[in-house]
Amino acid sequence: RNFQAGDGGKLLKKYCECERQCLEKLMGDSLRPFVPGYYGVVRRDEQDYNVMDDLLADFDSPSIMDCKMGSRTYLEEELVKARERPRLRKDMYEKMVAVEPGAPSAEERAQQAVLKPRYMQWRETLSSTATLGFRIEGIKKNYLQRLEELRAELEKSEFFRTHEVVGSSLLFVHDGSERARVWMIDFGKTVPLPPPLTLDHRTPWVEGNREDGYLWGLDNLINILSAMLPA
Ligand code: 4IP
Ligand code: MN
Repeated sequence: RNFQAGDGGKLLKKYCECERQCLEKLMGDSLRPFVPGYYGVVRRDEQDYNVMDDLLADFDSPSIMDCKMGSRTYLEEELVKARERPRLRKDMYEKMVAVEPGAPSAEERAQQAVLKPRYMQWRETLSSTATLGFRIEGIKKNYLQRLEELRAELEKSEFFRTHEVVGSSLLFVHDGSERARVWMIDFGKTVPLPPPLTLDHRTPWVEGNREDGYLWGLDNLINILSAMLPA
């Protein structure tokens, strides 16, 4: 299990070193109001967990939407690994044929397996990740103002400029009251860039430039939600 309930509105998420470092740095960044509060690491039954705010704790039967952001959902190092030490993924082959039986190539069919980047790229083109720079992994609703505030902060954030943000989601939460919030979550593949490299998060990705398409996706998401609202 990846999550456990903690005490006092806290959530325990299975430990990830990369995520710990991101959350620690984010506690001192201008993005802090947009991320769950972070409270360090605890160990339970031989397993470490990152402790963070349970974002749903203050809501009464909340509705949520999870948007995976960016035009790329795997790290560049996955490409390098797949080239140097190709690992055949039968599980990913199974997930692929369950959705699109014709998707595997003759070679992939023969080995009943695919490489991870191949699977991840297939998922990207199957969803709006490839065409819009985000995909909805959960349900929907609109949160336009909070998204515009977030974009303004992202454009100013030192953390954001200096990190490659891959596989991270925006979590949308609202309930029957006026409260509707958006948080950035999932930093397991958000990695610091070697200085002085920075990203604008809008330039298209080509291998080596580390761009992730995060702000390109957020622009598209804001534009789509704006178009859905009465003027
Ligand atoms: C999953 O595919 C997600 O892409 C995961 O990404 C990824 O984990 C998994 O790779 C992959 O199997 P589906 O969502 O189509 O099932 P995320 O964690 O961003 O949701 P990684 O390890 O890339 O984070 P494997 O290699 O963990 O199976
Ligand atoms: Mn992950």
